[in-house]
Amino acid sequence: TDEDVWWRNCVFYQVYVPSFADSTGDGIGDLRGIRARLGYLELLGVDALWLTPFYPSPMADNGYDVADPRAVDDRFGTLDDFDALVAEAHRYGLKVTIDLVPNHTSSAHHWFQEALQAPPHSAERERYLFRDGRGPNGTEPPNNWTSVFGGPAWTRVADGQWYLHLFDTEQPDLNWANPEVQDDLQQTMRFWLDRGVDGFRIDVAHAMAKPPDLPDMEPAAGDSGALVVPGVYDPRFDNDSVHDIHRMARKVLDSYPGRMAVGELWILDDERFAKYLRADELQLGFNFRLLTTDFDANRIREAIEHSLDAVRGPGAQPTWTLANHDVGRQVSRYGDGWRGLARARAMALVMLALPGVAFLYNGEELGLPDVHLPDEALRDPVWERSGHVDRGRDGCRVPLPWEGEQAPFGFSTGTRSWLPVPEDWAGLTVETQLEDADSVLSLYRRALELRRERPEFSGEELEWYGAPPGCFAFRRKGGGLICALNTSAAPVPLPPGEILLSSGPIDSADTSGGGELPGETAAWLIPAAED
Ligand code: TEU
Repeated sequence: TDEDVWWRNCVFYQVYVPSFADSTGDGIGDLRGIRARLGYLELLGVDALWLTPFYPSPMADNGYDVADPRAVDDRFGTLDDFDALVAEAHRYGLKVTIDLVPNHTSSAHHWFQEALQAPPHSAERERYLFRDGRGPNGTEPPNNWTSVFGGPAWTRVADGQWYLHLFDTEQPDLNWANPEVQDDLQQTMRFWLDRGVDGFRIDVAHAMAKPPDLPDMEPAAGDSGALVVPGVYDPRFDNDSVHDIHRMARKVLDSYPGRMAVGELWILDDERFAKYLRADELQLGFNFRLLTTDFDANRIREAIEHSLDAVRGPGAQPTWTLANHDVGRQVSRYGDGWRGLARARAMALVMLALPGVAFLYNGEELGLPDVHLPDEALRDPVWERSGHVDRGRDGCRVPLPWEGEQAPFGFSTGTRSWLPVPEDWAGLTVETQLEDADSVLSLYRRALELRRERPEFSGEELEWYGAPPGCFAFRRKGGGLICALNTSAAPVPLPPGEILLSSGPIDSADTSGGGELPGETAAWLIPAAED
Protein backbone atom coordinates (compact mmCIF):
# COMPACT_ATOMS: atom_id res chain seq x y z
CA THR A 1 0.00 0.00 0.00
CA ASP A 2 0.98 3.68 -0.28
CA GLU A 3 1.34 3.85 3.48
CA ASP A 4 3.93 1.06 3.27
CA VAL A 5 6.08 3.13 0.90
CA TRP A 6 5.63 6.41 2.80
CA TRP A 7 9.24 7.32 2.10
CA ARG A 8 9.00 7.52 -1.69
CA ASN A 9 8.65 11.30 -1.94
CA CYS A 10 9.45 12.12 1.62
CA VAL A 11 11.35 15.06 3.10
CA PHE A 12 13.58 13.82 5.88
CA TYR A 13 14.98 16.14 8.53
CA GLN A 14 18.28 15.13 10.08
CA VAL A 15 18.30 15.85 13.79
CA TYR A 16 21.89 16.02 14.96
CA VAL A 17 20.91 14.96 18.46
CA PRO A 18 23.69 16.68 20.48
CA SER A 19 22.92 20.01 18.82
CA PHE A 20 19.16 20.22 18.41
CA ALA A 21 17.64 21.03 21.81
CA ASP A 22 18.81 20.47 25.38
CA SER A 23 16.13 19.90 28.04
CA THR A 24 18.45 19.33 31.02
CA GLY A 25 20.78 22.33 31.00
CA ASP A 26 23.98 20.30 30.54
CA GLY A 27 24.64 21.90 27.16
CA ILE A 28 24.04 18.69 25.18
CA GLY A 29 20.92 18.13 23.13
CA ASP A 30 18.68 15.23 24.19
CA LEU A 31 15.57 13.21 23.36
CA ARG A 32 13.22 15.23 25.57
CA GLY A 33 14.54 18.36 23.92
CA ILE A 34 13.55 16.96 20.54
CA ARG A 35 10.12 15.98 21.78
CA ALA A 36 9.52 19.50 23.06
CA ARG A 37 10.35 20.90 19.61
CA LEU A 38 8.21 18.60 17.48
CA GLY A 39 5.74 21.43 17.00
CA TYR A 40 8.46 23.32 15.19
CA LEU A 41 9.06 20.42 12.83
CA GLU A 42 5.37 20.28 12.08
CA LEU A 43 5.40 24.01 11.37
CA LEU A 44 8.40 23.54 9.11
CA GLY A 45 6.57 20.82 7.25
CA VAL A 46 8.92 17.85 7.05
CA ASP A 47 7.68 14.27 6.91
CA ALA A 48 10.26 12.20 8.75
CA LEU A 49 13.13 12.48 11.19
CA TRP A 50 16.56 10.92 11.07
CA LEU A 51 18.04 10.89 14.56
CA THR A 52 21.83 10.61 14.74
CA PRO A 53 23.24 8.18 17.36
CA PHE A 54 21.97 8.56 20.93
CA TYR A 55 23.36 5.24 22.18
CA PRO A 56 25.76 4.85 25.11
CA SER A 57 29.10 6.07 23.87
CA PRO A 58 32.37 7.57 25.10
CA MET A 59 31.80 10.19 22.35
CA ALA A 60 35.15 9.74 20.67
CA ASP A 61 33.27 10.35 17.38
CA ASN A 62 30.22 12.09 18.82
CA GLY A 63 28.21 8.92 19.23
CA TYR A 64 29.28 7.08 16.06
CA ASP A 65 31.41 5.09 18.51
CA VAL A 66 28.62 2.95 19.95
CA ALA A 67 29.25 1.08 23.20
CA ASP A 68 25.77 -0.46 23.37
CA PRO A 69 23.49 -0.28 20.33
CA ARG A 70 20.34 -1.27 22.25
CA ALA A 71 20.24 1.43 24.90
CA VAL A 72 20.14 5.21 25.32
CA ASP A 73 23.08 7.22 26.65
CA ASP A 74 22.35 9.04 29.93
CA ARG A 75 23.32 12.31 28.27
CA PHE A 76 20.46 11.92 25.81
CA GLY A 77 17.83 10.47 28.14
CA THR A 78 16.31 7.05 28.73
CA LEU A 79 14.52 4.35 26.74
CA ASP A 80 11.28 5.74 28.14
CA ASP A 81 12.18 9.13 26.68
CA PHE A 82 12.82 7.42 23.37
CA ASP A 83 9.46 5.64 23.41
CA ALA A 84 7.72 8.88 24.31
CA LEU A 85 9.48 10.69 21.48
CA VAL A 86 8.44 8.07 18.93
CA ALA A 87 4.84 8.06 20.15
CA GLU A 88 4.64 11.86 20.10
CA ALA A 89 6.30 12.13 16.68
CA HIS A 90 3.78 9.66 15.32
CA ARG A 91 0.96 11.76 16.74
CA TYR A 92 2.40 14.65 14.75
CA GLY A 93 2.43 12.46 11.66
CA LEU A 94 6.22 12.33 11.59
CA LYS A 95 8.06 9.10 10.83
CA VAL A 96 11.12 8.33 12.93
CA THR A 97 14.29 6.79 11.55
CA ILE A 98 17.47 6.22 13.53
CA ASP A 99 21.13 5.63 12.81
CA LEU A 100 22.61 2.14 12.71
CA VAL A 101 26.39 1.88 12.91
CA PRO A 102 27.20 -1.67 11.80
CA ASN A 103 30.77 -1.22 10.54
CA HIS A 104 32.35 -0.71 13.94
CA THR A 105 31.69 -0.44 17.64
CA SER A 106 33.23 1.75 20.28
CA SER A 107 36.36 0.36 21.90
CA ALA A 108 34.30 0.60 25.10
CA HIS A 109 31.81 -2.01 23.80
CA HIS A 110 32.02 -5.09 26.03
CA TRP A 111 32.97 -7.21 22.99
CA PHE A 112 36.08 -5.16 22.39
CA GLN A 113 37.00 -5.09 26.06
CA GLU A 114 36.70 -8.90 26.09
CA ALA A 115 38.79 -9.11 22.93
CA LEU A 116 41.59 -7.14 24.57
CA GLN A 117 41.62 -9.58 27.52
CA ALA A 118 41.55 -12.67 25.30
CA PRO A 119 44.52 -14.22 23.44
CA PRO A 120 45.16 -13.90 19.67
CA HIS A 121 42.85 -16.06 17.50
CA SER A 122 40.33 -16.49 20.32
CA ALA A 123 36.60 -16.32 19.65
CA GLU A 124 36.60 -12.93 21.40
CA ARG A 125 39.13 -11.55 18.93
CA GLU A 126 37.29 -13.04 15.96
CA ARG A 127 34.47 -10.51 16.39
CA TYR A 128 36.89 -7.83 15.21
CA LEU A 129 39.70 -7.74 12.68
CA PHE A 130 42.82 -8.55 14.65
CA ARG A 131 45.93 -9.53 12.66
CA ASP A 132 49.62 -10.09 13.24
CA GLY A 133 51.86 -7.29 12.06
CA ARG A 134 54.36 -7.34 9.22
CA GLY A 135 58.12 -6.86 9.37
CA PRO A 136 60.54 -8.07 12.04
CA ASN A 137 58.58 -8.84 15.25
CA GLY A 138 55.38 -7.72 13.56
CA THR A 139 56.07 -4.07 14.27
CA GLU A 140 54.60 -2.90 10.94
CA PRO A 141 50.81 -2.72 10.44
CA PRO A 142 49.30 -5.74 8.63
CA ASN A 143 48.64 -3.70 5.47
CA ASN A 144 48.85 -0.14 4.16
CA TRP A 145 45.24 0.91 4.81
CA THR A 146 44.70 4.39 6.13
CA SER A 147 41.91 5.61 8.39
CA VAL A 148 39.31 7.92 6.86
CA PHE A 149 40.17 10.32 9.68
CA GLY A 150 43.92 10.21 8.87
CA GLY A 151 46.90 8.03 9.84
CA PRO A 152 47.11 4.23 9.69
CA ALA A 153 43.92 2.18 9.99
CA TRP A 154 45.65 -0.15 12.49
CA THR A 155 46.45 0.13 16.17
CA ARG A 156 48.68 -2.30 18.08
CA VAL A 157 47.57 -3.89 21.33
CA ALA A 158 49.67 -5.08 24.30
CA ASP A 159 50.40 -8.60 22.99
CA GLY A 160 51.63 -7.24 19.65
CA GLN A 161 48.59 -7.92 17.44
CA TRP A 162 46.93 -5.11 15.52
CA TYR A 163 43.24 -4.29 15.07
CA LEU A 164 41.62 -2.56 12.13
CA HIS A 165 39.73 0.73 12.42
CA LEU A 166 38.65 2.54 9.25
CA PHE A 167 37.77 5.53 11.44
CA ASP A 168 39.07 6.53 14.87
CA THR A 169 41.30 4.26 17.00
CA GLU A 170 38.30 4.05 19.34
CA GLN A 171 36.10 2.62 16.55
CA PRO A 172 37.33 -0.95 15.92
CA ASP A 173 35.89 -2.53 12.75
CA LEU A 174 33.71 -5.60 13.23
CA ASN A 175 34.40 -8.90 11.49
CA TRP A 176 31.35 -9.29 9.28
CA ALA A 177 32.29 -12.85 8.33
CA ASN A 178 31.41 -13.81 11.91
CA PRO A 179 27.82 -15.07 12.34
CA GLU A 180 27.70 -13.59 15.84
CA VAL A 181 28.25 -10.13 14.37
CA GLN A 182 25.53 -10.72 11.78
CA ASP A 183 23.17 -11.95 14.42
CA ASP A 184 23.80 -8.98 16.68
CA LEU A 185 22.77 -6.45 14.03
CA GLN A 186 19.51 -8.31 13.48
CA GLN A 187 18.85 -8.20 17.21
CA THR A 188 19.53 -4.48 17.25
CA MET A 189 17.19 -3.87 14.33
CA ARG A 190 14.41 -5.87 15.95
CA PHE A 191 14.95 -4.13 19.25
CA TRP A 192 14.21 -0.72 17.70
CA LEU A 193 11.62 -1.92 15.19
CA ASP A 194 9.69 -3.43 18.09
CA ARG A 195 9.79 0.01 19.74
CA GLY A 196 8.13 1.47 16.66
CA VAL A 197 10.89 3.08 14.58
CA ASP A 198 10.00 3.46 10.92
CA GLY A 199 13.45 2.84 9.54
CA PHE A 200 17.18 3.23 9.68
CA ARG A 201 19.97 5.30 8.24
CA ILE A 202 22.88 2.91 7.84
CA ASP A 203 26.26 4.43 8.55
CA VAL A 204 28.96 3.77 5.90
CA ALA A 205 26.75 1.12 4.34
CA HIS A 206 29.41 0.25 1.77
CA ALA A 207 32.09 -0.48 4.38
CA MET A 208 31.18 -3.50 6.50
CA ALA A 209 32.52 -6.40 4.40
CA LYS A 210 36.30 -6.75 4.00
CA PRO A 211 38.24 -9.20 1.79
CA PRO A 212 39.58 -11.95 4.14
CA ASP A 213 43.20 -11.49 3.03
CA LEU A 214 43.01 -7.69 3.52
CA PRO A 215 45.14 -6.79 0.47
CA ASP A 216 46.95 -3.44 0.27
CA MET A 217 45.01 -0.54 -1.18
CA GLU A 218 46.28 1.73 -3.90
CA PRO A 219 47.80 4.56 -1.82
CA ALA A 220 45.79 7.16 -3.78
CA ALA A 221 42.63 5.65 -2.24
CA GLY A 222 43.62 7.43 0.96
CA ASP A 223 42.98 10.84 -0.61
CA SER A 224 39.22 10.50 -0.92
CA GLY A 225 38.06 9.57 2.58
CA ALA A 226 35.30 7.00 2.41
CA LEU A 227 34.46 7.91 -1.19
CA VAL A 228 35.14 5.11 -3.65
CA VAL A 229 36.64 6.65 -6.79
CA PRO A 230 36.34 4.68 -10.05
CA GLY A 231 39.68 3.28 -11.19
CA VAL A 232 41.39 3.49 -7.78
CA TYR A 233 41.70 0.08 -6.09
CA ASP A 234 40.29 0.42 -2.58
CA PRO A 235 39.55 -2.91 -0.86
CA ARG A 236 38.41 -1.09 2.28
CA PHE A 237 35.02 -0.35 0.76
CA ASP A 238 32.32 -1.75 -1.53
CA ASN A 239 33.32 -5.41 -1.43
CA ASP A 240 30.78 -7.71 -3.08
CA SER A 241 29.93 -9.61 0.07
CA VAL A 242 28.55 -6.41 1.61
CA HIS A 243 25.38 -7.15 -0.37
CA ASP A 244 24.76 -10.29 1.68
CA ILE A 245 24.58 -8.05 4.74
CA HIS A 246 22.04 -5.76 3.12
CA ARG A 247 19.93 -8.73 2.04
CA MET A 248 19.97 -10.02 5.58
CA ALA A 249 18.95 -6.62 6.96
CA ARG A 250 16.18 -6.29 4.37
CA LYS A 251 14.68 -9.59 5.49
CA VAL A 252 14.44 -8.21 9.00
CA LEU A 253 12.84 -4.99 7.76
CA ASP A 254 10.38 -6.86 5.57
CA SER A 255 9.15 -8.83 8.54
CA TYR A 256 7.58 -5.54 9.76
CA PRO A 257 5.13 -3.49 7.70
CA GLY A 258 6.22 -0.17 6.20
CA ARG A 259 9.83 0.00 7.39
CA MET A 260 12.78 1.18 5.34
CA ALA A 261 16.52 1.77 5.30
CA VAL A 262 18.68 4.36 3.60
CA GLY A 263 22.35 3.63 3.22
CA GLU A 264 25.18 6.10 3.40
CA LEU A 265 26.94 5.18 0.17
CA TRP A 266 30.04 7.09 -0.88
CA ILE A 267 30.22 5.52 -4.34
CA LEU A 268 30.56 7.45 -7.59
CA ASP A 269 30.29 4.50 -9.96
CA ASP A 270 26.63 4.21 -11.00
CA GLU A 271 26.63 0.46 -11.48
CA ARG A 272 28.25 -0.21 -8.13
CA PHE A 273 25.88 2.26 -6.47
CA ALA A 274 22.79 0.73 -8.08
CA LYS A 275 23.60 -2.73 -6.73
CA TYR A 276 22.70 -1.60 -3.21
CA LEU A 277 19.24 -0.62 -4.40
CA ARG A 278 18.22 -3.97 -5.80
CA ALA A 279 14.76 -5.14 -4.76
CA ASP A 280 16.05 -7.22 -1.84
CA GLU A 281 18.56 -4.67 -0.47
CA LEU A 282 18.28 -1.00 0.57
CA GLN A 283 15.21 1.03 -0.38
CA LEU A 284 17.25 4.23 -0.64
CA GLY A 285 20.87 5.25 -1.00
CA PHE A 286 22.28 8.64 -0.12
CA ASN A 287 23.35 10.43 -3.23
CA PHE A 288 26.01 13.03 -2.59
CA ARG A 289 26.28 14.47 -6.09
CA LEU A 290 24.37 17.70 -5.45
CA LEU A 291 26.25 18.22 -2.25
CA THR A 292 29.66 17.86 -3.89
CA THR A 293 28.83 20.13 -6.85
CA ASP A 294 29.73 23.84 -7.09
CA PHE A 295 27.13 26.50 -7.81
CA ASP A 296 27.30 26.14 -11.58
CA ALA A 297 24.20 25.44 -13.66
CA ASN A 298 25.91 23.00 -16.04
CA ARG A 299 27.48 21.02 -13.24
CA ILE A 300 24.27 20.95 -11.23
CA ARG A 301 22.31 19.76 -14.23
CA GLU A 302 24.88 17.00 -14.80
CA ALA A 303 24.64 15.99 -11.14
CA ILE A 304 20.84 15.81 -11.36
CA GLU A 305 20.78 13.83 -14.60
CA HIS A 306 23.45 11.51 -13.33
CA SER A 307 21.60 10.92 -10.08
CA LEU A 308 18.40 10.08 -11.94
CA ASP A 309 20.26 7.72 -14.27
CA ALA A 310 21.91 5.95 -11.36
CA VAL A 311 18.64 4.78 -9.82
CA ARG A 312 16.79 4.06 -13.05
CA GLY A 313 18.21 0.54 -13.42
CA PRO A 314 17.03 -0.80 -10.08
CA GLY A 315 13.87 1.38 -10.24
CA ALA A 316 14.69 3.05 -6.92
CA GLN A 317 13.78 6.57 -5.85
CA PRO A 318 16.43 9.26 -6.26
CA THR A 319 17.61 11.05 -3.12
CA TRP A 320 19.01 14.55 -2.68
CA THR A 321 20.90 16.30 0.02
CA LEU A 322 22.83 19.55 0.32
CA ALA A 323 24.35 19.13 3.74
CA ASN A 324 24.92 16.85 6.70
CA HIS A 325 26.98 16.75 9.88
CA ASP A 326 30.10 15.63 7.99
CA VAL A 327 30.42 18.02 5.08
CA GLY A 328 29.82 21.59 6.14
CA ARG A 329 26.98 23.98 5.49
CA GLN A 330 25.90 25.11 2.05
CA VAL A 331 25.75 28.82 2.93
CA SER A 332 29.50 28.76 3.62
CA ARG A 333 30.34 26.36 0.82
CA TYR A 334 28.77 28.49 -1.92
CA GLY A 335 30.60 31.72 -1.08
CA ASP A 336 30.91 34.44 1.50
CA GLY A 337 28.21 36.74 2.82
CA TRP A 338 25.08 37.47 0.80
CA ARG A 339 26.27 35.41 -2.17
CA GLY A 340 26.55 32.16 -0.20
CA LEU A 341 23.14 32.77 1.29
CA ALA A 342 21.47 33.64 -2.04
CA ARG A 343 22.93 30.51 -3.61
CA ALA A 344 21.91 28.28 -0.72
CA ARG A 345 18.37 29.63 -1.00
CA ALA A 346 18.35 28.93 -4.73
CA MET A 347 19.65 25.39 -4.25
CA ALA A 348 16.97 24.66 -1.68
CA LEU A 349 14.35 25.33 -4.37
CA VAL A 350 16.23 23.18 -6.86
CA MET A 351 16.46 20.26 -4.45
CA LEU A 352 12.85 20.47 -3.31
CA ALA A 353 11.59 20.62 -6.91
CA LEU A 354 13.18 17.30 -7.78
CA PRO A 355 11.35 13.97 -7.77
CA GLY A 356 12.11 11.54 -4.96
CA VAL A 357 13.43 12.00 -1.46
CA ALA A 358 15.13 15.03 0.10
CA PHE A 359 17.24 15.06 3.25
CA LEU A 360 17.55 18.34 5.15
CA TYR A 361 20.20 18.84 7.81
CA ASN A 362 19.01 20.68 10.92
CA GLY A 363 19.87 24.34 10.73
CA GLU A 364 19.98 24.55 6.93
CA GLU A 365 16.41 25.84 7.08
CA LEU A 366 17.81 28.73 9.14
CA GLY A 367 20.62 29.41 6.68
CA LEU A 368 23.21 28.72 9.38
CA PRO A 369 26.81 29.14 8.24
CA ASP A 370 29.79 27.03 9.31
CA VAL A 371 31.34 28.44 12.45
CA HIS A 372 35.06 28.99 12.73
CA LEU A 373 35.55 27.66 16.24
CA PRO A 374 38.61 28.36 18.36
CA ASP A 375 41.08 25.45 18.52
CA GLU A 376 40.30 24.67 22.14
CA ALA A 377 36.59 24.18 21.34
CA LEU A 378 37.18 21.53 18.66
CA ARG A 379 36.09 17.96 19.49
CA ASP A 380 36.16 16.13 16.18
CA PRO A 381 38.70 13.26 15.96
CA VAL A 382 39.39 14.42 12.40
CA TRP A 383 41.03 17.51 13.91
CA GLU A 384 43.21 15.36 16.18
CA ARG A 385 44.12 12.63 13.72
CA SER A 386 44.93 14.97 10.86
CA GLY A 387 47.62 16.51 13.06
CA HIS A 388 45.51 19.68 13.29
CA VAL A 389 45.73 20.22 9.53
CA ASP A 390 42.03 19.60 8.90
CA ARG A 391 39.78 21.61 11.23
CA GLY A 392 37.29 18.75 11.16
CA ARG A 393 33.51 18.83 11.16
CA ASP A 394 32.61 20.74 14.31
CA GLY A 395 31.90 23.98 12.43
CA CYS A 396 28.65 22.57 11.01
CA ARG A 397 27.61 20.93 14.30
CA VAL A 398 27.05 24.04 16.40
CA PRO A 399 23.76 23.95 18.37
CA LEU A 400 20.64 25.49 16.82
CA PRO A 401 19.58 29.01 17.86
CA TRP A 402 15.90 29.00 18.87
CA GLU A 403 15.01 32.25 20.54
CA GLY A 404 16.12 35.17 22.69
CA GLU A 405 19.00 37.59 22.60
CA GLN A 406 21.82 35.63 24.18
CA ALA A 407 23.76 32.53 23.24
CA PRO A 408 22.89 29.69 23.32
CA PHE A 409 19.57 31.21 22.25
CA GLY A 410 17.17 28.78 23.87
CA PHE A 411 19.10 25.72 22.71
CA SER A 412 19.53 24.82 26.36
CA THR A 413 17.50 25.39 29.48
CA GLY A 414 20.87 26.39 30.97
CA THR A 415 23.59 28.70 29.74
CA ARG A 416 26.02 26.15 28.37
CA SER A 417 26.37 24.47 25.00
CA TRP A 418 28.85 21.73 24.09
CA LEU A 419 30.11 23.83 21.18
CA PRO A 420 29.94 27.61 21.59
CA VAL A 421 27.07 29.29 19.72
CA PRO A 422 28.22 32.58 18.14
CA GLU A 423 26.86 35.65 19.91
CA ASP A 424 25.90 37.19 16.56
CA TRP A 425 23.31 34.48 15.80
CA ALA A 426 20.49 36.47 17.44
CA GLY A 427 19.23 37.40 13.96
CA LEU A 428 19.22 33.74 12.89
CA THR A 429 16.99 32.31 15.61
CA VAL A 430 13.82 30.42 14.79
CA GLU A 431 11.91 33.10 16.68
CA THR A 432 13.18 35.99 14.54
CA GLN A 433 12.92 34.07 11.29
CA LEU A 434 9.33 32.99 11.88
CA GLU A 435 8.37 36.66 11.96
CA ASP A 436 10.24 37.55 8.80
CA ALA A 437 8.53 36.63 5.53
CA ASP A 438 11.86 36.89 3.69
CA SER A 439 13.85 34.66 6.04
CA VAL A 440 15.40 31.38 4.98
CA LEU A 441 13.00 29.63 7.34
CA SER A 442 9.99 31.23 5.65
CA LEU A 443 11.36 30.14 2.28
CA TYR A 444 11.73 26.53 3.43
CA ARG A 445 8.30 26.51 5.05
CA ARG A 446 6.62 27.84 1.93
CA ALA A 447 8.57 25.49 -0.33
CA LEU A 448 7.68 22.46 1.77
CA GLU A 449 4.05 23.49 1.89
CA LEU A 450 3.83 23.84 -1.89
CA ARG A 451 5.68 20.59 -2.42
CA ARG A 452 3.24 18.82 -0.13
CA GLU A 453 0.06 20.37 -1.42
CA ARG A 454 0.37 21.18 -5.10
CA PRO A 455 -0.36 18.52 -7.71
CA GLU A 456 2.33 20.02 -9.96
CA PHE A 457 4.96 18.26 -7.82
CA SER A 458 4.46 14.88 -9.40
CA GLY A 459 6.09 13.02 -12.24
CA GLU A 460 9.35 11.14 -11.88
CA GLU A 461 11.06 12.30 -15.06
CA LEU A 462 12.34 15.75 -16.05
CA GLU A 463 12.19 17.64 -19.30
CA TRP A 464 14.91 20.24 -19.80
CA TYR A 465 14.36 23.57 -21.53
CA GLY A 466 16.95 25.26 -23.70
CA ALA A 467 18.46 27.96 -21.49
CA PRO A 468 21.19 30.61 -21.76
CA PRO A 469 24.65 29.76 -20.32
CA GLY A 470 24.72 29.74 -16.54
CA CYS A 471 21.06 28.72 -16.24
CA PHE A 472 18.76 25.80 -16.55
CA ALA A 473 15.08 25.13 -16.36
CA PHE A 474 13.41 21.77 -16.01
CA ARG A 475 9.81 20.72 -15.94
CA ARG A 476 8.48 17.73 -14.09
CA LYS A 477 6.81 15.57 -16.69
CA GLY A 478 3.45 14.76 -15.28
CA GLY A 479 2.71 17.44 -12.68
CA GLY A 480 4.30 20.17 -14.74
CA LEU A 481 6.16 22.21 -12.15
CA ILE A 482 8.97 24.26 -13.69
CA CYS A 483 12.12 25.02 -11.75
CA ALA A 484 14.53 27.59 -13.20
CA LEU A 485 17.98 28.32 -11.82
CA ASN A 486 20.31 31.16 -12.73
CA THR A 487 23.85 30.67 -11.44
CA SER A 488 25.21 33.60 -13.45
CA ALA A 489 25.32 37.18 -12.17
CA ALA A 490 23.12 38.66 -14.92
CA PRO A 491 19.33 38.32 -15.27
CA VAL A 492 17.93 35.84 -17.82
CA PRO A 493 14.48 35.43 -19.38
CA LEU A 494 12.02 33.12 -17.62
CA PRO A 495 9.68 30.67 -19.33
CA PRO A 496 6.06 31.93 -19.44
CA GLY A 497 4.02 31.02 -16.41
CA GLU A 498 2.89 31.92 -12.94
CA ILE A 499 5.58 32.26 -10.29
CA LEU A 500 4.86 30.03 -7.31
CA LEU A 501 7.94 30.88 -5.31
CA SER A 502 11.38 32.35 -5.83
CA SER A 503 14.53 32.27 -3.74
CA GLY A 504 14.99 36.04 -4.04
CA PRO A 505 12.95 39.01 -5.28
CA ILE A 506 11.46 38.81 -8.79
CA ASP A 507 9.72 41.67 -10.57
CA SER A 508 6.45 40.15 -11.68
CA ALA A 509 4.37 37.25 -10.45
CA ASP A 510 3.25 36.32 -13.95
CA THR A 511 5.87 35.90 -16.65
CA SER A 512 3.52 35.20 -19.57
CA GLY A 513 4.27 38.60 -21.04
CA GLY A 514 8.00 38.10 -20.37
CA GLY A 515 9.85 38.05 -17.09
CA GLU A 516 13.37 37.84 -15.79
CA LEU A 517 15.18 35.67 -13.31
CA PRO A 518 17.86 37.68 -11.48
CA GLY A 519 21.37 36.28 -10.97
CA GLU A 520 22.00 33.73 -8.18
CA THR A 521 18.28 32.98 -7.99
CA ALA A 522 15.89 30.08 -8.54
CA ALA A 523 12.16 30.16 -9.16
CA TRP A 524 9.25 27.75 -9.29
CA LEU A 525 6.63 28.34 -11.98
CA ILE A 526 3.45 26.80 -13.19
CA PRO A 527 3.50 26.88 -16.97
CA ALA A 528 1.06 29.15 -18.74
CA ALA A 529 -1.92 27.15 -19.97
CA GLU A 530 -1.42 26.03 -23.57
CA ASP A 531 -4.28 27.01 -25.89
O1 TEU B 1 30.58 9.06 7.89
C1 TEU B 1 31.28 8.36 6.89
C2 TEU B 1 32.41 9.09 6.28
O2 TEU B 1 33.33 8.41 5.96
C3 TEU B 1 32.55 10.54 6.05
O3 TEU B 1 31.43 11.27 5.94
C4 TEU B 1 33.52 11.10 7.04
O4 TEU B 1 32.90 11.49 8.23
C5 TEU B 1 34.27 12.30 6.51
O5 TEU B 1 34.73 12.01 5.26
C6 TEU B 1 35.44 12.59 7.41
O6 TEU B 1 36.02 13.79 7.04
C7 TEU B 1 29.83 8.38 8.83
C8 TEU B 1 29.21 9.37 9.78
O7 TEU B 1 28.31 10.18 9.07
C9 TEU B 1 30.30 10.14 10.44
O8 TEU B 1 29.81 11.17 11.27
C10 TEU B 1 31.13 9.18 11.25
O9 TEU B 1 32.24 9.85 11.78
C11 TEU B 1 31.62 8.02 10.40
O10 TEU B 1 30.61 7.46 9.58
C12 TEU B 1 32.11 6.90 11.28
O11 TEU B 1 31.04 6.30 11.93
